Amino acid sequence: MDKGEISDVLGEIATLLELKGENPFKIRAYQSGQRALDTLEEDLGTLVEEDRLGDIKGFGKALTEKIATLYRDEPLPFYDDLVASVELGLIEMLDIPGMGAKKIKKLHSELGVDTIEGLTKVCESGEVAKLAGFGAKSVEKILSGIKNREAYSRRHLWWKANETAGPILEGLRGLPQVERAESAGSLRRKMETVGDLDFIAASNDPGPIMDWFVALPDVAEVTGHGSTKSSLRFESGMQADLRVVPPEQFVFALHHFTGSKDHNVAMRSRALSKGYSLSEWGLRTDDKEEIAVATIEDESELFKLLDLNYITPELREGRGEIEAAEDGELPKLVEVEDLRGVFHNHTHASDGEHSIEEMTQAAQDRGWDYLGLADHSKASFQANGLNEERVENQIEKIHAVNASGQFTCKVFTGIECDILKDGSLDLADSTLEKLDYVVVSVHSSFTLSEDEMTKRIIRAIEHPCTTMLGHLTGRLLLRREPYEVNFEKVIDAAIANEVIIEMNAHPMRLDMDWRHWRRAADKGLLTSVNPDAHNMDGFKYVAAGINACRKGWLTAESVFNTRSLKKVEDYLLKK
Ligand code: DGT
Ligand code: CA
Ligand code: CA
Ligand code: ZN
Repeated sequence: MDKGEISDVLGEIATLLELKGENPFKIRAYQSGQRALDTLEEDLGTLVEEDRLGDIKGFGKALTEKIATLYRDEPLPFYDDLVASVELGLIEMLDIPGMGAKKIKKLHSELGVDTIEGLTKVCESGEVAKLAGFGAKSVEKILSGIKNREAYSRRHLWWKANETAGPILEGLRGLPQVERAESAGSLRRKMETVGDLDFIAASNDPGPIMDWFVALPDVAEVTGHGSTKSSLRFESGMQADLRVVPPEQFVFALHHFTGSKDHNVAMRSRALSKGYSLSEWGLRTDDKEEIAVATIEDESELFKLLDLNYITPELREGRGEIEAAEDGELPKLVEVEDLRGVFHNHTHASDGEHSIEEMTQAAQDRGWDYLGLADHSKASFQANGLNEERVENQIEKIHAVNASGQFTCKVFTGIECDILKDGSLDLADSTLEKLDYVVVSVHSSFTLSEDEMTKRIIRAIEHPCTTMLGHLTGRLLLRREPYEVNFEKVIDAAIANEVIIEMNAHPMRLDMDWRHWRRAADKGLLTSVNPDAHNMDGFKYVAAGINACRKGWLTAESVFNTRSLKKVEDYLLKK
């Protein structure tokens, strides 16, 4: 196992011990062990090999042995037994947002709750509300958490779905019977979450293709196996549909199954207005004559026949793309290659894994001209946030790296400064003023009313040192709902104060949501595609952020970090 996986196991052990009501000291040992592992500076492999794990503060003897065992991929009976000794229903309840081990333990011991269905019942019957520590409000929260969990378990992050789909598409294209193959559906439209994967293949010999598909590794269940369509579910819970169509129908099937439904409805009415009827099978004229099937070989020809410019899948959401394509007013969307650097990234000074130098080298290797480092501030103590002294120390280190001439990539000094409950910032102005830029983010007190949260964020936006607003709603896709905030007011305040609102590019955030961007950018709002990288590999998430920007109709002009180093320096200096 690698460090991250071992850290997850330690956290899980702590949670399981808590569910069992074990000794708090024992629980805390695993929690602090996990933290020590996460912030480890030395290479874990070296420490294990040289038998020096025990020298690290936070690792007792029991923990040292377990970490070494996990690192060597040897069995750990302690862990297996622990998992087996806790009822599955209790472990499942941990997935409900807002349900921690303490609450579950209490509900189990006082009301005998051991399944999610059982939990729903005692919430609805009013028994939970009567327990000390649970009010009507927390019952409401649990019930909506259960509902969210059901909805969440049916969808998957785009990033994950794309990772699953990639090899399948490659495999399809490699089959001798397949002439062409594409993914369709929400995956192709680059939606932030994906319900199921859709594949379209062109062939006159579907049998062997379908046989190959249903025999893919890690298939848990085949729910359909026909000659035009097959469906299956992987062990991960992800489902996939494959449709095989004759080559002359491919473009029409691909367009139809790419969707969205709203886009398809608009396209069909566009076709009708031009005297055609459009379906997944093809295009026919009013007098039922099948036309064009042989001559239309890709989607751009289909759009052209309807007097439309090509509409990229990201824009096919039925939000005015047909009108824009008709008038030649589709935007030239921003691309990953347009980025010249990135701003919101963490080093091991707070909760990141790598050093300033390592992050800079990785940014430079991506061809970027600048890198902004923005570690957490002190209120985020769980992330080892920096106080004023440590910020100033970090600034000096970054200046030294820039002065060393070691890199062509320039490093900007920044911070991800917590927005405190009242909207003030977590660090002294005198420290903030020394930084090249400041990202401000909410990391606590998520449950304020919409009005209070909006005022809190606007106060932070109005701070003269603020350069960017981080993850506007704090949502974690499929995990935590956004907090309540008035977008319109925040957007207007950002524009008025010349503050950038980030597109947090982490696949689980993609915050601010793409649905708000077209209007916001029209009003003059700037974004920055911020990978929120916690290690060198994390820079790759800019691709997810760019997807979301494209869905939001954004051009390179609206994205701050497409600007040259010189222009960025001028902007930050002026600010
Ligand atoms: P998902 O899977 O929930 O993330 O979303 P999609 O968009 O991938 O939806 P899916 O897999 O149900 O169907 C793929 C596409 O097929 C969908 O975007 C549009 C098209 N489609 C499916 N059913 C219908 C329908 O009843 N009417 C129309 N107009 N299009 C449909
Ligand atoms: Ca789908
Ligand atoms: Ca589907
Ligand atoms: Zn953050």
